[in-house]
Amino acid sequence: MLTLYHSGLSTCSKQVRHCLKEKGIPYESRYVELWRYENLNPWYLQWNPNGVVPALDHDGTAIYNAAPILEYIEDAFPERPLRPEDPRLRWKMRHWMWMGDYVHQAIIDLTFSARLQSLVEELGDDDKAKMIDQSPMPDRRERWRRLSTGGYTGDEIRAALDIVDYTVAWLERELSQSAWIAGGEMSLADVYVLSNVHRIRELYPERVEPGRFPKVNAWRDRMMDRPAAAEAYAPGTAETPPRPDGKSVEGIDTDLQAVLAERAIEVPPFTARA
Ligand SMILES: N[C@@H](CCC(=O)N[C@@H](CS)C(=O)NCC(=O)O)C(=O)O
Repeated sequence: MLTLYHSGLSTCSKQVRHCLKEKGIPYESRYVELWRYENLNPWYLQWNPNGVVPALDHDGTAIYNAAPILEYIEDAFPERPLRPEDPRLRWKMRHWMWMGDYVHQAIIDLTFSARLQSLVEELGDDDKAKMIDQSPMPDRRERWRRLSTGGYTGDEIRAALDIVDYTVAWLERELSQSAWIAGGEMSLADVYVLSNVHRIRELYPERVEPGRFPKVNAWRDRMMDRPAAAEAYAPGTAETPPRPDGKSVEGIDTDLQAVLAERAIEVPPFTARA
Protein backbone atom coordinates (compact mmCIF):
# COMPACT_ATOMS: atom_id res chain seq x y z
CA MET A 1 0.00 0.00 0.00
CA LEU A 2 1.44 3.35 -1.08
CA THR A 3 0.21 6.66 0.30
CA LEU A 4 1.64 9.99 -0.82
CA TYR A 5 1.51 12.91 1.59
CA HIS A 6 1.79 16.01 -0.51
CA SER A 7 0.57 19.55 -0.90
CA GLY A 8 -0.93 20.28 -4.27
CA LEU A 9 1.19 22.64 -6.33
CA SER A 10 4.24 22.82 -4.08
CA THR A 11 7.40 22.18 -6.12
CA CYS A 12 8.47 19.09 -4.16
CA SER A 13 5.01 17.51 -4.22
CA LYS A 14 4.88 17.85 -8.00
CA GLN A 15 8.19 16.02 -8.33
CA VAL A 16 6.92 12.88 -6.59
CA ARG A 17 3.41 12.94 -8.08
CA HIS A 18 4.89 13.37 -11.54
CA CYS A 19 7.31 10.44 -11.04
CA LEU A 20 4.58 8.08 -9.77
CA LYS A 21 2.29 9.00 -12.66
CA GLU A 22 5.08 8.70 -15.25
CA LYS A 23 5.77 5.17 -14.01
CA GLY A 24 2.06 4.31 -13.77
CA ILE A 25 2.23 3.43 -10.06
CA PRO A 26 -1.12 3.69 -8.25
CA TYR A 27 -1.12 5.47 -4.90
CA GLU A 28 -3.46 6.96 -2.39
CA SER A 29 -3.28 10.74 -2.16
CA ARG A 30 -3.29 12.44 1.25
CA TYR A 31 -3.34 16.21 0.96
CA VAL A 32 -1.38 18.18 3.58
CA GLU A 33 -2.53 21.81 3.77
CA LEU A 34 0.59 23.95 4.27
CA TRP A 35 -1.53 27.07 4.78
CA ARG A 36 -2.97 25.38 7.86
CA TYR A 37 0.50 24.15 8.92
CA GLU A 38 -0.75 20.58 8.75
CA ASN A 39 2.89 19.72 7.97
CA LEU A 40 3.74 20.66 11.56
CA ASN A 41 0.95 18.58 13.12
CA PRO A 42 2.14 15.64 15.23
CA TRP A 43 0.40 13.10 12.98
CA TYR A 44 2.37 14.38 9.98
CA LEU A 45 5.73 14.55 11.76
CA GLN A 46 5.41 10.77 12.11
CA TRP A 47 5.73 10.61 8.32
CA ASN A 48 8.32 13.35 7.88
CA PRO A 49 10.19 14.54 10.98
CA ASN A 50 11.44 17.59 9.01
CA GLY A 51 7.87 18.87 8.85
CA VAL A 52 7.94 19.44 5.09
CA VAL A 53 6.16 17.76 2.20
CA PRO A 54 6.34 15.31 0.51
CA ALA A 55 6.47 11.93 2.25
CA LEU A 56 5.51 8.41 1.28
CA ASP A 57 4.03 5.71 3.44
CA HIS A 58 5.04 2.43 1.82
CA ASP A 59 3.46 -0.42 3.76
CA GLY A 60 3.95 1.50 7.01
CA THR A 61 7.52 2.73 6.35
CA ALA A 62 8.02 6.50 6.22
CA ILE A 63 10.05 7.56 3.15
CA TYR A 64 10.83 11.27 2.90
CA ASN A 65 12.98 13.86 1.07
CA ALA A 66 11.99 14.21 -2.59
CA ALA A 67 15.25 13.22 -4.37
CA PRO A 68 15.78 10.08 -2.25
CA ILE A 69 12.04 9.38 -2.60
CA LEU A 70 12.40 9.30 -6.39
CA GLU A 71 15.39 6.94 -6.12
CA TYR A 72 13.41 4.80 -3.67
CA ILE A 73 10.53 4.59 -6.14
CA GLU A 74 12.99 3.42 -8.82
CA ASP A 75 14.39 0.77 -6.49
CA ALA A 76 11.03 -0.45 -5.25
CA PHE A 77 9.21 -0.22 -8.61
CA PRO A 78 11.81 -0.83 -11.32
CA GLU A 79 9.27 -1.23 -14.14
CA ARG A 80 9.30 1.64 -16.68
CA PRO A 81 12.75 2.77 -15.53
CA LEU A 82 13.61 6.45 -15.23
CA ARG A 83 17.27 5.90 -14.39
CA PRO A 84 19.96 5.40 -17.05
CA GLU A 85 22.10 2.23 -16.93
CA ASP A 86 25.35 3.94 -17.93
CA PRO A 87 27.18 5.02 -14.74
CA ARG A 88 28.23 8.33 -16.31
CA LEU A 89 24.68 9.22 -17.23
CA ARG A 90 23.49 8.05 -13.83
CA TRP A 91 26.04 10.39 -12.28
CA LYS A 92 24.76 13.22 -14.47
CA MET A 93 21.18 12.45 -13.44
CA ARG A 94 22.18 12.64 -9.75
CA HIS A 95 24.22 15.77 -10.29
CA TRP A 96 21.13 17.47 -11.71
CA MET A 97 18.94 16.26 -8.91
CA TRP A 98 21.45 17.89 -6.60
CA MET A 99 21.28 21.04 -8.76
CA GLY A 100 17.51 20.86 -8.33
CA ASP A 101 17.96 20.96 -4.56
CA TYR A 102 20.55 23.72 -4.88
CA VAL A 103 18.29 26.01 -6.88
CA HIS A 104 15.33 25.02 -4.71
CA GLN A 105 16.94 26.75 -1.73
CA ALA A 106 16.84 29.99 -3.74
CA ILE A 107 13.34 29.21 -4.97
CA ILE A 108 12.13 28.81 -1.39
CA ASP A 109 13.40 32.33 -0.60
CA LEU A 110 11.76 33.73 -3.73
CA THR A 111 8.48 31.90 -3.06
CA PHE A 112 8.44 32.93 0.59
CA SER A 113 9.04 36.56 -0.23
CA ALA A 114 6.61 36.66 -3.19
CA ARG A 115 3.74 34.63 -1.78
CA LEU A 116 3.90 34.12 1.95
CA GLN A 117 4.70 37.53 3.43
CA SER A 118 1.06 38.59 3.71
CA LEU A 119 0.06 35.26 5.20
CA VAL A 120 2.51 35.65 8.06
CA GLU A 121 1.24 39.15 8.64
CA GLU A 122 -2.24 37.69 9.16
CA LEU A 123 -1.05 35.76 12.22
CA GLY A 124 -0.97 37.33 15.66
CA ASP A 125 2.37 37.52 17.51
CA ASP A 126 1.64 34.43 19.62
CA ASP A 127 0.66 32.35 16.62
CA LYS A 128 3.74 33.51 14.71
CA ALA A 129 5.99 32.57 17.60
CA LYS A 130 4.28 29.20 17.95
CA MET A 131 4.64 28.39 14.27
CA ILE A 132 8.32 29.34 14.22
CA ASP A 133 8.90 27.36 17.37
CA GLN A 134 7.24 24.29 15.95
CA SER A 135 9.18 24.19 12.67
CA PRO A 136 11.78 21.45 13.12
CA MET A 137 14.24 22.62 10.42
CA PRO A 138 16.49 25.52 11.47
CA ASP A 139 16.51 27.07 7.97
CA ARG A 140 12.68 27.11 7.90
CA ARG A 141 12.57 28.72 11.33
CA GLU A 142 14.97 31.35 10.06
CA ARG A 143 12.93 31.98 6.90
CA TRP A 144 9.67 32.34 8.84
CA ARG A 145 11.43 34.62 11.31
CA ARG A 146 12.67 36.70 8.38
CA LEU A 147 9.12 37.11 7.05
CA SER A 148 7.86 37.97 10.52
CA THR A 149 10.43 40.70 10.97
CA GLY A 150 10.11 42.78 7.83
CA GLY A 151 10.82 40.32 5.03
CA TYR A 152 13.73 39.71 2.68
CA THR A 153 16.14 42.43 1.66
CA GLY A 154 16.89 43.38 -1.93
CA ASP A 155 20.37 41.85 -1.57
CA GLU A 156 18.91 38.54 -0.46
CA ILE A 157 16.53 38.44 -3.40
CA ARG A 158 19.39 39.32 -5.78
CA ALA A 159 21.51 36.50 -4.31
CA ALA A 160 18.65 34.03 -4.82
CA LEU A 161 18.18 35.22 -8.41
CA ASP A 162 21.92 34.77 -9.07
CA ILE A 163 21.55 31.09 -8.19
CA VAL A 164 18.51 30.85 -10.47
CA ASP A 165 20.42 32.45 -13.38
CA TYR A 166 23.44 30.22 -12.83
CA THR A 167 21.27 27.10 -12.88
CA VAL A 168 19.14 28.06 -15.89
CA ALA A 169 22.23 29.00 -17.96
CA TRP A 170 23.88 25.68 -17.15
CA LEU A 171 20.66 23.79 -17.97
CA GLU A 172 20.56 25.54 -21.36
CA ARG A 173 24.13 24.33 -22.07
CA GLU A 174 23.28 20.81 -20.91
CA LEU A 175 20.19 20.60 -23.12
CA SER A 176 22.23 21.83 -26.09
CA GLN A 177 24.17 18.57 -25.87
CA SER A 178 21.41 16.03 -25.38
CA ALA A 179 17.64 15.81 -25.75
CA TRP A 180 17.14 15.10 -22.07
CA ILE A 181 19.17 16.19 -19.07
CA ALA A 182 21.00 12.90 -18.66
CA GLY A 183 21.35 11.68 -22.24
CA GLY A 184 18.94 10.38 -24.85
CA GLU A 185 16.19 9.23 -22.49
CA MET A 186 14.06 11.05 -19.97
CA SER A 187 15.19 10.38 -16.41
CA LEU A 188 14.50 11.31 -12.80
CA ALA A 189 16.62 14.43 -13.40
CA ASP A 190 14.09 15.77 -15.92
CA VAL A 191 11.20 15.07 -13.57
CA TYR A 192 13.07 16.69 -10.68
CA VAL A 193 14.32 19.83 -12.38
CA LEU A 194 11.06 20.53 -14.25
CA SER A 195 9.21 21.61 -11.11
CA ASN A 196 11.95 24.13 -10.29
CA VAL A 197 11.89 25.60 -13.79
CA HIS A 198 8.11 25.71 -13.59
CA ARG A 199 8.21 27.73 -10.36
CA ILE A 200 10.89 30.11 -11.73
CA ARG A 201 8.64 30.69 -14.74
CA GLU A 202 5.67 31.44 -12.48
CA LEU A 203 7.55 33.93 -10.31
CA TYR A 204 10.16 35.46 -12.65
CA PRO A 205 9.28 34.53 -16.27
CA GLU A 206 12.02 36.83 -17.63
CA ARG A 207 14.63 34.55 -15.99
CA VAL A 208 13.68 31.71 -18.39
CA GLU A 209 12.77 33.85 -21.37
CA PRO A 210 12.43 31.64 -24.55
CA GLY A 211 14.58 33.97 -26.71
CA ARG A 212 17.55 33.51 -24.37
CA PHE A 213 16.89 29.92 -23.33
CA PRO A 214 15.36 28.13 -26.34
CA LYS A 215 16.55 24.65 -25.30
CA VAL A 216 15.19 24.94 -21.78
CA ASN A 217 11.83 26.09 -23.12
CA ALA A 218 11.61 23.37 -25.80
CA TRP A 219 12.48 20.76 -23.14
CA ARG A 220 9.91 22.17 -20.76
CA ASP A 221 7.20 22.09 -23.45
CA ARG A 222 8.10 18.50 -24.31
CA MET A 223 7.88 17.51 -20.66
CA MET A 224 4.61 19.33 -20.04
CA ASP A 225 3.03 17.68 -23.11
CA ARG A 226 3.35 14.30 -21.42
CA PRO A 227 0.09 13.19 -19.77
CA ALA A 228 1.87 12.46 -16.45
CA ALA A 229 3.20 16.01 -16.14
CA ALA A 230 -0.02 17.58 -17.38
CA GLU A 231 -1.93 15.69 -14.68
CA ALA A 232 0.58 16.30 -11.89
CA TYR A 233 0.77 20.04 -12.58
CA ALA A 234 -2.93 20.73 -13.23
CA PRO A 235 -4.51 23.11 -10.72
CA GLY A 236 -7.97 22.40 -9.33
CA THR A 237 -7.87 18.59 -9.43
CA ALA A 238 -8.69 16.40 -6.41
CA GLU A 239 -4.93 16.44 -5.70
CA THR A 240 -4.55 20.18 -6.12
CA PRO A 241 -7.58 21.80 -4.47
CA PRO A 242 -7.82 25.59 -4.05
CA ARG A 243 -6.04 27.05 -1.01
CA PRO A 244 -8.16 27.92 2.02
CA ASP A 245 -8.67 31.54 3.02
CA GLY A 246 -5.81 32.67 5.22
CA LYS A 247 -3.35 30.88 7.46
CA SER A 248 -4.02 29.23 10.80
CA VAL A 249 -1.80 27.47 13.31
CA GLU A 250 -4.61 25.35 14.70
CA GLY A 251 -3.49 21.82 15.56
CA ILE A 252 0.26 22.35 15.76
CA ASP A 253 0.35 22.56 19.53
CA THR A 254 2.64 19.72 20.36
CA ASP A 255 5.74 18.77 22.26
CA LEU A 256 7.96 18.89 19.20
CA GLN A 257 11.02 17.42 20.87
CA ALA A 258 9.01 14.46 22.16
CA VAL A 259 7.61 13.76 18.71
CA LEU A 260 11.07 13.96 17.15
CA ALA A 261 12.64 11.80 19.84
CA GLU A 262 10.05 9.12 19.08
CA ARG A 263 11.21 9.16 15.46
CA ALA A 264 14.90 8.84 16.37
CA ILE A 265 16.44 5.98 14.46
CA GLU A 266 19.15 3.92 16.02
CA VAL A 267 22.10 3.73 13.68
CA PRO A 268 24.24 0.61 14.13
CA PRO A 269 27.97 1.24 14.61
CA PHE A 270 30.02 1.45 11.44
CA THR A 271 32.16 -1.60 10.77
CA ALA A 272 34.97 -1.20 8.28
CA ARG A 273 35.20 -3.96 5.69
CA ALA A 274 38.23 -6.20 6.06
N1 LIG B 1 13.83 18.62 -0.97
C1 LIG B 1 13.25 18.77 0.36
C2 LIG B 1 12.45 20.04 0.41
C3 LIG B 1 11.09 19.95 1.07
C4 LIG B 1 10.35 21.28 1.00
O1 LIG B 1 10.95 22.35 1.02
N2 LIG B 1 9.02 21.23 0.96
C5 LIG B 1 8.23 22.43 0.95
C6 LIG B 1 7.28 22.41 -0.21
S1 LIG B 1 8.16 22.41 -1.74
C7 LIG B 1 7.46 22.55 2.27
O2 LIG B 1 6.95 21.57 2.78
N3 LIG B 1 7.40 23.76 2.81
C8 LIG B 1 6.74 24.02 4.06
C9 LIG B 1 7.51 25.00 4.88
O3 LIG B 1 8.60 25.40 4.50
O4 LIG B 1 7.00 25.35 5.95
C10 LIG B 1 12.39 17.54 0.66
O5 LIG B 1 11.83 16.98 -0.27
O6 LIG B 1 12.30 17.17 1.83
